Amino acid sequence: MGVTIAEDRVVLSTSTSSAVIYFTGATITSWVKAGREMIFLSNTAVLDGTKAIRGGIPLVFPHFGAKEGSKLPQHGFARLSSLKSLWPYDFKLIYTVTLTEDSLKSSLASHNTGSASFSFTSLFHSYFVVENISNARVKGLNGIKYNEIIRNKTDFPETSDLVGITEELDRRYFNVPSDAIAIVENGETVVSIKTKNFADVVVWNPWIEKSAGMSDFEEGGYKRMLCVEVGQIGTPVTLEPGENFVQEQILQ
Ligand code: TA6
Repeated sequence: MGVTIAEDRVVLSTSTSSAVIYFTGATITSWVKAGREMIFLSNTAVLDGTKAIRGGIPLVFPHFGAKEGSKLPQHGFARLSSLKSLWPYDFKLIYTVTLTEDSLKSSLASHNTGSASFSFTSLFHSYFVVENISNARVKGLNGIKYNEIIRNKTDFPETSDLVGITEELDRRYFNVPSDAIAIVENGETVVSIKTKNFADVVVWNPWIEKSAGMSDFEEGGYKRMLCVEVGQIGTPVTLEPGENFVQEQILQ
């Protein structure tokens, strides 16, 4: 196992795998397993710390999405900074990345170090590489209820065990089993995702128009990426003073 620390990132390596974690938001930007890059990073992503990184595994904390009536930015601040002014609580986040020859584990420990309780939602906003989005499927969601943000569908039961993407898709699945999810392409498992204390899964592909509207999303990038994001977004976590909570994803 090797660890190399550069000015803006840490590089982990084993005999058959490697991972890169940028200090900006502790964002994993690469995971190479058996010579294959598993993580999508837009080739127009901003990596200088002035903007959340487009791609990789951005950390979403303390709020997934846009929080009405709050100064919090979309998806919170953890993926870009630690601006406590935006969120008046005393807390500590310990993020641990563990690389083995065939897996990558991310563990987020949230601690309430203050005297007031607080609630949060959190999510690993994972962008995965697919060879061709037309051949990619998300396996393991059959029967799970979801909200489809684009089409304003709520509480809709998934009826397919292999969810395909043929247009912009932005779905939030709630109460997903912890060892059920995988990305499959041409019948082969690309990556399996196991979780701890993340009950929900977001599946997102911006497709043509939405991705063209993002300056840091490479042209045509939607064809080679798929976001499958494990999170706790339906029911927020509440931490009393002194409490902590550990959430994990294991990618294989
Ligand atoms: O996780 C899906 C989503 O919430 C989409 O609605 C889209 O907004 C995406 O996140 C990217 O958000 P960002 O703030 O990174 O541009």
